[in-house]
Amino acid sequence: MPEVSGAVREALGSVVGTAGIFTDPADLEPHLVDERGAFHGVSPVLLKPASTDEVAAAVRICAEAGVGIVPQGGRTGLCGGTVPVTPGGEVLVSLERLRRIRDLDAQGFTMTCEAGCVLRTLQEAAERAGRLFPLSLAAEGSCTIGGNLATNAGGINVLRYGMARNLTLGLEVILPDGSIWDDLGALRKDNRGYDLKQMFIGAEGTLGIITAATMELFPRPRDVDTAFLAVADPAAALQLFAVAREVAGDMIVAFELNDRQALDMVFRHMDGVRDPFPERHRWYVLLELTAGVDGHARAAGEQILAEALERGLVLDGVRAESLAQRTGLWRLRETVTEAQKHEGRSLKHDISVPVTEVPRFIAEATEAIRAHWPGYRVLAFGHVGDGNIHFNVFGPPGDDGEQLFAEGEAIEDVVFAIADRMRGSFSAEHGIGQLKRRALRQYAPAGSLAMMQALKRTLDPQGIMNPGKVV
Ligand code: FAD
Ligand code: 2HG
Ligand code: ZN
Repeated sequence: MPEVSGAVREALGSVVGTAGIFTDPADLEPHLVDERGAFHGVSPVLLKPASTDEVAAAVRICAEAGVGIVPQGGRTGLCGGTVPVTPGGEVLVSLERLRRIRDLDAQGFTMTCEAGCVLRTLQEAAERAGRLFPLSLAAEGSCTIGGNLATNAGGINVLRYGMARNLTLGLEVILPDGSIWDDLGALRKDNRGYDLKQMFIGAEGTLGIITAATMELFPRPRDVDTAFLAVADPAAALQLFAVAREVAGDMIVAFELNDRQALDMVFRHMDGVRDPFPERHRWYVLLELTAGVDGHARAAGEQILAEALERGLVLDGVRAESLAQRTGLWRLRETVTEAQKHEGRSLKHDISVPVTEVPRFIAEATEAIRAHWPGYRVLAFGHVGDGNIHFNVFGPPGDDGEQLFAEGEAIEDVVFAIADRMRGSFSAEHGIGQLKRRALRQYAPAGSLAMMQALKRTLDPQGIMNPGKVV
């Protein structure tokens, strides 16, 4: 990849204007490191284009010069996808100034928004229009819809509403040659050949830059029931999940597992949190139900709790009686990632397995870590209703990450092999970025990587779109 020359920089500057180009190292610094401080890169220039046309013109210049392009949204990604890998040869393109909601059609339940819109602002805009935009994750105050689509983000409401790709009706994408592919639209049915927008969703900026999207909206629930329940183990959590589904069916929006060690980290490092129970328990479930009819979610929540207590599946439980209590219960789950950062360095494994395998996966993977690396700590929590477990490993006491990272690949191999045996995935929702490329080569289904590489070569023959990521 050639270096970004002075002439290229000048041409880019003439496209985005002085407000849209940055070359001062102090301005670039925060854009050259990932959320977790694990990856650092080098780049001579950061662009902040203000429109789709400006993004397209900038990509055309980079394509002609053969230099790399790294799209950036809120930079909350957990796999190093926004960090350049070729010193001097990649232009950073932040979408943060593309933050217009172009259209919100409350009657049609759709919203067309630009890639740099922060997820929370979209949720709030939908709310103001009396609608729900259900994509929700702990980084929602900083992550952007462009980044959510590029990583096919999951989060806490996947059970009911699906992942980012399931909420997407249309996309506008700048292709690697700088042309604009406009597939925006609010069609729920469209079988004109391949569903091409899905190629760009989850591609982490390796096939093009998403500049806008049409997203699906939903009715706002009128009744919400949130419960925090102590359970003996993940097997009991799964039995509880089955009871909850029998009683509440599609009313379930979230079924999250939390382990005590994760909770202890939250209590150690976060403000405004408290244990809802007088006694310590080993495992917890956060269950949320919503309904369009007043009282239905609460009634279902009561029945689930009654049946679960009677069958001995729940050891203790609280149900939120107010919005403040609901927020407090969610804080116990949503601050786990932040709390882990304060605790020290860790290895993240974002596993999914068939839902019924969750207890066996947690037991086997935990045992394997204990056996091979005594003294290392394991956290297992996450979106267990989707079969998605965040299985994170901390090093031995006193380790600053050095020992843990030296063992990183060996630990990954042990954990991923267990998931693989269960026909699981080593990346349920966080993607590949730079971090999981080795795993993709090893654990992608046979033939998948070759197809991905063929697609990449076809759309991006020069390999300029987010080099060194995914494939
Ligand atoms: P970035 O981090 O800026 O970018 C991510 C990738 O997408 C990069 O490869 C980048 O090059 C590419 N990209 C960004 N914008 C574009 C664009 N417009 N066009 C093309 N490519 C682009 N993820 C989940 O799935 N579920 C969770 O529950 C979850 N919880 C999280 C909680 C915390 C506290 C944190 C820090 C992260 C969490 N994440 C979660 C990961 C992260 O928030 C998501 O991956 C999010 O979707 C990334 O959005 P972003 O705007 O920050 O993207
Ligand atoms: C979550 O579910 C995120 O909170 C991050 O996906 C998980 O910290 C993690 O490993
Ligand atoms: Zn998650």
